[in-house]
Amino acid sequence: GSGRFFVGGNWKCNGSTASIKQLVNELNSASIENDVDVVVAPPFLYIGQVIGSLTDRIEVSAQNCWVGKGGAFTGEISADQLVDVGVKWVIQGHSERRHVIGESNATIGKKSAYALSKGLGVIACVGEKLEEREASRTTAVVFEQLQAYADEISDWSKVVIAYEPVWAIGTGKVATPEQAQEVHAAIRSWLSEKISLEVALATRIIYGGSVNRSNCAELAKKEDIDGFLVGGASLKGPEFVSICNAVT
Ligand code: G2H
Repeated sequence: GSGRFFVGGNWKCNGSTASIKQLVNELNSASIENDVDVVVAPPFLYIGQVIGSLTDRIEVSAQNCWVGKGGAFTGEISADQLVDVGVKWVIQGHSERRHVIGESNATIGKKSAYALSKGLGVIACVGEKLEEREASRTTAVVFEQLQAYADEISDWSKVVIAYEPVWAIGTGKVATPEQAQEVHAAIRSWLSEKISLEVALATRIIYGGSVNRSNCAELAKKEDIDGFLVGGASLKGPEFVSICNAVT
């Protein structure tokens, strides 16, 4: 793998003041291995609460942001505002934003580039749907999504790529370590060919899709799996910490 292990907790649209207080307490009292970067992504509304109460050991991410500078964009949050309140990362291109909310590859590329230009790290998600996998289009779809990021991004140093096969998200149906490794290796080759060998070697490629405390160790052993993006299991403090500590 590449660089330090990276584990993100994507809380999605879950939680309340009380449940987030409890989760933060659990994370604050946990012991996390040294050689892992840990990030959590609360819903926008609770970011202030989390930044004000969470240990500095864990960085905070947003789950999305507006495509450019703020202004008359009702309901949006800009990258500039995220930076202002101490957010360090933003997730882009999550499948729920692509397939439920309808964001395009092009918009996702632009949003990522703007966020990077403001100093945020970007967790850039890619992944195929079940029908695309069944039609043997997995790498074609993933490469198209990567190309849309590459069209807008020139500095990859603060990008983490998250491979999240859509059929494995929130379904309990995790990709096998071999299935995940195959796509992660293909992503690394793509980076080497289209961007540079240096970027291919330095970029963390993390896996997401029904990761939990019982399947993380086997996945983490794979050569090109550099960490995880965890949804459901990141809402339980002790389980999320076990996943963070699955570093190999
Ligand atoms: C994939 C993942 C986190 P879950 O979306 O981004 O969620 O672990 O619930 O499948």
